[in-house]
Amino acid sequence: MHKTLGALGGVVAAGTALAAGYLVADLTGGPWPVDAVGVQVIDWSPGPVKDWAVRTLGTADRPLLRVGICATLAIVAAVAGVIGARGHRRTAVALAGGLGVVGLVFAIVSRSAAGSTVDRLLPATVTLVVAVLAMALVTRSPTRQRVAAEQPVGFDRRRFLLAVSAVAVVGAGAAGAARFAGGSGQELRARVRVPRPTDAAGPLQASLDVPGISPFTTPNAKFYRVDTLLQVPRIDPRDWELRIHGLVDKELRLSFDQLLERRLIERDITLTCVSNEVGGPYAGNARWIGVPIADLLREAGVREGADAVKSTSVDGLTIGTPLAALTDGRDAILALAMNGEPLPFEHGFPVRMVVPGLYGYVSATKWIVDFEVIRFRDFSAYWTDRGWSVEAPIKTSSRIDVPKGFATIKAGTAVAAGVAWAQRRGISKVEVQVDNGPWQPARLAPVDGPDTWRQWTFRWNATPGTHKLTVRATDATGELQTDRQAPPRPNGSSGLHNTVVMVE
Ligand SMILES: Nc1nc2c(c(=O)[nH]1)N[C@H]1C(S)=C(S)[C@@H](COP(=O)(O)O)O[C@H]1N2
Ligand SMILES: [Mo]
Repeated sequence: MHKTLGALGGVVAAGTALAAGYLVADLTGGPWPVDAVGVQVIDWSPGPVKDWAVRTLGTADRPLLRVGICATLAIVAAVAGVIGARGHRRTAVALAGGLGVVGLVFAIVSRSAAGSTVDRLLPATVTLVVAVLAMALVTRSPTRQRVAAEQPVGFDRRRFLLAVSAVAVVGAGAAGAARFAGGSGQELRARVRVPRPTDAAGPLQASLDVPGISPFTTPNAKFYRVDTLLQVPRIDPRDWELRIHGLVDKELRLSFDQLLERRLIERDITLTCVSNEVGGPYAGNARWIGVPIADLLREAGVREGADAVKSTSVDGLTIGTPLAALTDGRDAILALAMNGEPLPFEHGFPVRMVVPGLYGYVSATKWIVDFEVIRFRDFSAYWTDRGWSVEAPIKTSSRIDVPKGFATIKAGTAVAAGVAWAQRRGISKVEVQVDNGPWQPARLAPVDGPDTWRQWTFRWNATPGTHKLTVRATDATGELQTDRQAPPRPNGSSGLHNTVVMVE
């Protein structure tokens, strides 16, 4: 019984420490120790483990990582609590302190968007102090009694429960305060007025009206998210500055307001993640507003010999982009609006890069704060250090959105639909094959340019039984999508997407 209660005490003490740390993390923007450990785990994960996590867990790997770390902590804290309940209070407190120190060390070394050293260290420091105090409190009663009676009289249940309740109340208070105090930071976004673009996009095209098809424009809330942070940075645009430097004649420093005053273009551009499997969900299309990067490079004056840009996000993650992709006339931008709103925090607020035709990991730096003109041979970036290719143009891909795999549909005229993309080249044809029949052309939605995906629909006569639908696209240069299967690593998946349906 003491064991169970002791374990409970340990867990409550740890929970209270984490709640206090969470509150401080929320207030300062510094790393919650759990997230500091999590980000380091992400950085240390060997490529295949990370690929697997992105593939199978998608964005669910984030909460899962937190849960895993908290569960591990809970086990150690429970053991400490049991040790404490047996009268070894110092050991219990030392264990709690040890965990706290581990959190502090990770807060120091791991990538973080914290604005200052104090912000960076405060959450873990508070967690450490509260962990030690709380553990001392919940392991108090047995030791005291032993001293008084000069022999272990065992466990004073009443005192124990009192201490644990007190600690739990503090923890619940901190957790509750975190909900209100930190808030969502949405006022930072609400203050930004999305300017009218100098060069506006045409009217938004209507989506094909087929239930289940990806809409032409992906709503912000549904846009896929891939990054390596657990806490989303909440940068105040008033504090934001971008430094453009390196192999340039004149270094530029741009505030957010200065960016808003420049020539702004509005474009529909489809973003794609290199981790996307054939038929996978990691692609989305949005209407972006931003400053052409070529304008900035022209103003800064690129020096002879440069062939790359190394961009850095607020947490220190780096991305390498071919200079040519930023100067060859395509609509590469520093984006500040997405579908008519300031960028969502998850998608890079206040400013991110968007470059048509390149996978996100070599072009789409979110929360960007530094932009260095450089040579590829003089640096390596976060993902390329982890085995992904240095250069990564997007491969022609097509996807069947409906019917969903293994769906049951009615016999008769049926509709299949989906999207295809080949950013920079554009899609000129999509074909569908039923079982091993001939390739038949799908109907294509009109599109304005080569940088977005293109919706398609296909009507077919579904006869009872099991059927396989396969899709393939041809880009506007006339090149057929390859049927050669390749995994996402190292430079994007290839192969044809198919779907098996039951017809009755
Ligand atoms: N700062 C930062 N920017 C980043 C990443 C990241 O991990 N950190 N991931 C990149 C990858 S791999 C992709 S596919 C896109 C995804 O952008 P989204 O999350 O807005 O869809 O962002 C890119 N920009
Ligand atoms: Mo990606």
